[in-house]
Amino acid sequence: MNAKDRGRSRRRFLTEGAALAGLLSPAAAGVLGAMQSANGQTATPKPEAAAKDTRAYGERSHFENSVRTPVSYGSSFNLLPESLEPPPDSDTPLQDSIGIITPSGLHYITSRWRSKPPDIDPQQHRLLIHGMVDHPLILTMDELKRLPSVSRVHFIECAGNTSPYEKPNAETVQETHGRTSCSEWTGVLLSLLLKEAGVQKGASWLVAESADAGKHSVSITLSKAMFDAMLVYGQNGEAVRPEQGYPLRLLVPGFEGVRNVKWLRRIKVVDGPYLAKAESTGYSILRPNLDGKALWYNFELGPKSVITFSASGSRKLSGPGFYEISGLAWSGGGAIRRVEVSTDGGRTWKDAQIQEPVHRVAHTRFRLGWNWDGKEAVLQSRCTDDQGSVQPSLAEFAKTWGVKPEYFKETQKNRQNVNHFNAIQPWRVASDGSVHNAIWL
Ligand SMILES: Nc1nc2c(c(=O)[nH]1)N[C@H]1C(S)=C(S)[C@@H](COP(=O)(O)O)O[C@H]1N2
Ligand SMILES: [Mo]
Repeated sequence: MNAKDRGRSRRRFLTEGAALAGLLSPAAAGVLGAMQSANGQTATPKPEAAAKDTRAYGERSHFENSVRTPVSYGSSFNLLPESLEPPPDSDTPLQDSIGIITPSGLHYITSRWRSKPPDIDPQQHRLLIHGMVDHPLILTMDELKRLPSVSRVHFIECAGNTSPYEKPNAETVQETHGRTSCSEWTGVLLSLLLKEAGVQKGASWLVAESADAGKHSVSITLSKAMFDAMLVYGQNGEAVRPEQGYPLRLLVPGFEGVRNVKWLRRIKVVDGPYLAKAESTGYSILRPNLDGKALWYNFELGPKSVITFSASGSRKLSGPGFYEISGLAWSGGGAIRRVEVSTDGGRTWKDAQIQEPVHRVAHTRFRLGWNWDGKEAVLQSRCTDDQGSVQPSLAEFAKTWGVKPEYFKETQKNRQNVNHFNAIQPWRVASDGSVHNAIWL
């Protein structure tokens, strides 16, 4: 865009945005101090009786018992002292998933700082947008909800999901792939507020910060913020769950999970990345092919898929005959265009049927009918996104890292960080119908 166009689009925004004028109160000096007290931890008491009435707010059938399971990592991840009883992270039971939406109560939980969800009263919560902007803004939740909103289906995935390093003995799809979930998110496009605040020349990044005790902070590029980042207050038709960031979270579609700041309270527009605590401890990747140097700010998650049903390590096949192989595919780079399934250890592949509509940067359901002859079989899936990126085999993934495939098995023992691992996941079906993780086969 040349300067003239920029001027024109800024003017157009101002006219379109005229309705917003007066709604957004300009930030005063000393704003941060005010916010800290405004984000106090006292919440309005809930009407207990109504909350316990299962007809007022329903429950699933008592025959259904699919739950999140706690994850335990190595000690390096326990950033809070044991005495504070840091809550464990929890994985989504993908083996039981139906369709593409993760029930809110089963959305995986990762708390980088092992802090409990803060109990934030939405009436007291404020969002501050400041830094290299012409008009700093402070918004209440009510003000945010008056602005033009969007609802979009997107997955979130932890950068460490499927990493052989964190889950040495993973047997089920919940253990191997359970740190991704997909919801319909509702909120305001961040670009709307950044345009309203008036981003200054020279600004190129922003730092987002949370209101919880961990003060989770991350840097993201301004171009991504302007493209599709959202300030989210809705999840699957209701308010975002406390574990997912109530009352407000940042959603950065397709970027590694850690960028999606929960309990968001501050966005500062700046001219470079900040090397914040979270991003300098664990999100750079040491790569042998980079001469011992680390890869920094590796934002976008690659294409990944996994069979979730009938052959996912969580289920024993009850005998030869027909099964529908079903699974999920997703990519941080865009929409899923193709999923292939192999039932013979990768010798031949068939195109799976893809569930419509396909949303960009969202879990996408695939299905393929299969007749099991009762003999040992190896099942796996491979996806391709609309950018043409294809999910790699373990050997191909290793090649791009400049290592032998065994390197990743070794990382289990050495407890070495392997983020953004997206190799094809094979499952071995034994002749007794039991299913096993066959990634190292
Ligand atoms: N405030 C805050 N935001 C956070 C974190 C955190 O610890 N604190 N964890 C991050 C990480 S590592 C991930 S993978 C995602 C997980 O989002 P979820 O718990 O809603 O699944 O949130 C990110 N946002
Ligand atoms: Mo994460």
